[in-house]
This record gives sequence, structure tokens and C-alpha cells, in this order.
Amino acid sequence: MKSNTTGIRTSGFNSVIMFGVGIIENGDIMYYSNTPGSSDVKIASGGAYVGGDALAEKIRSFKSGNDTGITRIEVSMNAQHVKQLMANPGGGADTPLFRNFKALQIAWSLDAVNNDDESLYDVASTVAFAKMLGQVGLKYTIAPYTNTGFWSSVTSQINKGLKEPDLLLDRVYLQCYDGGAGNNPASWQKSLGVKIVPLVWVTNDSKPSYGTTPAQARSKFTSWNQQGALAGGGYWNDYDIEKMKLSYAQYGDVLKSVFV
Ligand SMILES: *[C@@H]1O[C@H](CO)[C@@H](O)[C@H](O)[C@H]1NC(C)=O
Ligand SMILES: *[C@@H]1O[C@H](CO)[C@@H](O)[C@H](O)[C@H]1NC(C)=O
Ligand SMILES: CC(=O)N[C@H]1CO[C@H](CO)[C@@H](O)[C@@H]1O
Repeated sequence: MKSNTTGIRTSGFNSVIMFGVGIIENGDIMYYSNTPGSSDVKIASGGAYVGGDALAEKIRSFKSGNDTGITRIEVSMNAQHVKQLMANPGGGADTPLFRNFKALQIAWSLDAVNNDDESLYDVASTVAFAKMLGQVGLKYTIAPYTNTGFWSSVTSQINKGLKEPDLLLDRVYLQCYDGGAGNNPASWQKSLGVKIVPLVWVTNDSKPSYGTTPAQARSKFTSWNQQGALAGGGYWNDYDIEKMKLSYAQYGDVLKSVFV
């Protein structure tokens, strides 16, 4: 609720990813607190959106109005309970999980769900879950930092028989900071067979050594894009942009000029 929506809408970004949600045992969806002063909120339960109008309006506002560049909203989620719920009751249209994602899609004007699995790595349930979300009417994206083998396997299985522009797993955001600091987008592109959107971490006081100024971001994106044409670039995360009093416009301009 604190982010400067106007700054984000008008600085050249075309996609936003809400961090982060998770599923609990019964298929309800939580929006977890990641910043001081906020708390966890249940956002979908019993097939209904329960996260409150103010939050829904703020998120929908990203894509509305004539001053916004944003055409796509995603939620990033962890992998908790995906395996259990895909085993029982499965991914059918009458399950609580399916109906909860449908309600969230409508309430937040959601386009995609981003899988930020960093611990479980179960291929079969990941593929089943992605296909369920496809039936809901959502795209599925990933945000790997390691484990190329797992991600290449789920990418090929989820997209089996599908072609551009109908890919279900249609974007790969590659973490190129922290645990993924050594990642090379061109080699991931080769392994996964799809174009990559590398992410860098903006200037921050959490892990300063991974901080990237707009000038540093420009040089990284330019060099990676020369090694193998990318699908775009992006940043982790807007909380740090505001906390460190950085400029959305400067970070957005980098993307607009490198990825024309
Ligand atoms: C939010 O961003 C807009 C556009 O960049 C800027 O004009 C405005 O001052 C910002 N608001 C706050 C509270 O920082
Ligand atoms: C954009 O929307 C605002 C508010 O609805 C309106 O006042 C303005 O004329 C619109 N601008 C353009 C270029 O359509
Ligand atoms: C407060 C703080 O330590 N910020 C750091 C965040 O990361 C940048 C690197 O881009 C450092 O220069 C800052 O000192």
C-alpha cells in the first residue's frame, strides 16, 4: 500500500510483479508481509477475493488510465503446498485453489503467476500447477537463480506442443544477484530454449554488494543483450527504490533505451 504507484506507472516499466504470495494447506492464498510495518493478509478463500478493496484498487490502478505503461501484472509465489494440493484434490475447476486463483485474477486484474520456487523443485506438481493456472486463464512465469536442470525440464513440459504467442510459460525472469550473481543470461537462454529477462538488484542497504545503480544496470543489460538478444530486463525491487530515495525514472529509462 506504500509504493508510489504513479512513479511505477509512468517510468517506462511495462510489467509489475507483486511479491509475494503463498498457498496454505486448504488452498487459501496469502499475501505475505516483506517490509517493516506491514502484515500478512489473506487474499483469497472459499473461491472469493478477501484482500480488501483498497489493495485491489491500488493493484488494478497499475494498468488503468492513459498515463500508464504497464500492461501486465503478475504475482510471485513460493512453492509451499503446491505438491500436496496437486496430489489431492488436484487442479480441477471446482477445487478451492482453482477458484481462489480465479477470484484473485479478477480482483487484481492479474495476467500471470510467477513461480519463485527456491527450495522444493518438484517437476510433476509444478507442471500440473502451471497447467491449472493456464485453465484459469493466466500465464505462468519463473524466476530461477539456480538449478538449470529443473527449470529446463519444467519449461519444456509446460510448453510442450505450444508455440509463440501461445506459450503457457511465456517469461523467464533470471535472478542475476545474490545467489544468482554469477548467472549468464545467454547460457540460460541456451539451456531453457526461451528468451530471458535478467533481473538486477537496485542500490540497497540489505545486501549492498549486490546493489546496482542505473549506470551499472545500463552497462550490464547492454553487455548481456550483446551476448544473446534478451526479452528485456528488470529490477528487484521497488521497496529499495523508495527506501534509498532512488529514481524510478532513471531505472526505467535504462530499460527503454537498452531494449527498444
Ligand atoms: C511519486 O512519483 C511521481 C512520479 O515520479 C512523483 O512526481 C511524486 O513526487 C512521487 N510521490 C512521492 C510521494 O514520492
Ligand atoms: C488522460 O486522462 C485524464 C484523466 O481522465 C484526462 O484529463 C486527460 O485529458 C487524458 N489525456 C489524454 C491525452 O487523453
Ligand atoms: C546504505 C547502503 O549501504 N547502500 C548501498 C546499496 O548498494 C550500493 C551499491 O550499488 C552501495 O553503493 C550503497 O552504499
